[in-house]
Amino acid sequence: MTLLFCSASDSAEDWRREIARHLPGVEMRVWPETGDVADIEVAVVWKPPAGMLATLPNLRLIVSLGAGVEPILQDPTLPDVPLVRMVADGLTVDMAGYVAFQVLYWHRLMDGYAALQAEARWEQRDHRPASEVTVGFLGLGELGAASARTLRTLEYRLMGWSRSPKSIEGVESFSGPDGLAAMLPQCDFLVCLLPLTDETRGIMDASLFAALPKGAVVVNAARGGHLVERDLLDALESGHLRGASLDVFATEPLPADHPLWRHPKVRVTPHVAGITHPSRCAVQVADAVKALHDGRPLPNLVDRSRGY
Ligand code: NDP
Ligand code: OXD
Repeated sequence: MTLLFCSASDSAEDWRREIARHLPGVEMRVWPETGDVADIEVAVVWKPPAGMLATLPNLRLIVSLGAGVEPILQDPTLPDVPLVRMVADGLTVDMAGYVAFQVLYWHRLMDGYAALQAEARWEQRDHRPASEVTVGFLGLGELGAASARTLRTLEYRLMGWSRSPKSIEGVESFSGPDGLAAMLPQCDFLVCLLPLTDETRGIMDASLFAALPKGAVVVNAARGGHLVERDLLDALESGHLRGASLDVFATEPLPADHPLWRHPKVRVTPHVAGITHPSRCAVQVADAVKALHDGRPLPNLVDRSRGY
């Protein structure tokens, strides 16, 4: 079997090593060096160029290196073959760590302590116990649920909004528009871990921010398209929101002159909240390829009609 690897932001050599370990006998080619395209049955991709997958006449499976698949689904020429997405412990644990770190940073007043340290000032400030702080999640799937479970070990009050109701110990579940309206006013933190779809695009806008309590903090680790950046800046500047931690942006890389870079209430990271480490995630690619080969159901199949 021949596999085509296509990603501008992952190390093809690291993936080649891991693919060889988990899928001995499978030949890995790296785009654009495709060789005879008729050989290629599996494409392993992150942000493939539009039209590229349609050039592979015998393609049987697309494996997304990302958990979010909207960069693939937006290609109008996308071949009608199964698409599986990345769900892997290594990625999930990375994301849960990012979310916990950002919540702790703001809750434990690290922004203020950084400023005090710069002035060599010893000044103790009060923070509320975690059990009195509510963290709400937009999206309670693989990453939202795991992040909530991680915060639960620190005793935060937890809530989550998803399309279908969930039963996760210690997490109050909300769904539908009424559920969102009921959850938002209770959230000291709002963490977005939704997929980017027609239904979720622009969900974090002025009306959503207005529904949060004054002093709330927003964490966006999903996609830049979920956030209306101008509305966030207005909500920060008016003092309604206390801060924001942003890992993803409408335009990536975030342009050097973008106001979010230098905003004193914004923490910026360059789309690194959850990384698909080859040493931890190649096994998931191998599982999908083996399932295809054996004619077994494919794990983590994307429902194209839902968009995730
Ligand atoms: P999942 O598909 O497992 O979870 C998505 C969650 O969102 C589900 O709970 C789903 O509800 C909910 N949801 C989807 N649409 C709606 C809607 N219209 N209304 C309410 N809830 C909705 O995805 P993951 O947790 O694996 O990943 C989430 C996203 O995180 C990815 O799509 C990607 O964009 C982003 N991501 C970012 C990374 C980074 O480094 N910044 C790394 C990895 C992922 P239900 O369960 O009912 O279907
Ligand atoms: C992903 C991502 O979707 O890295 O996995 O953003």
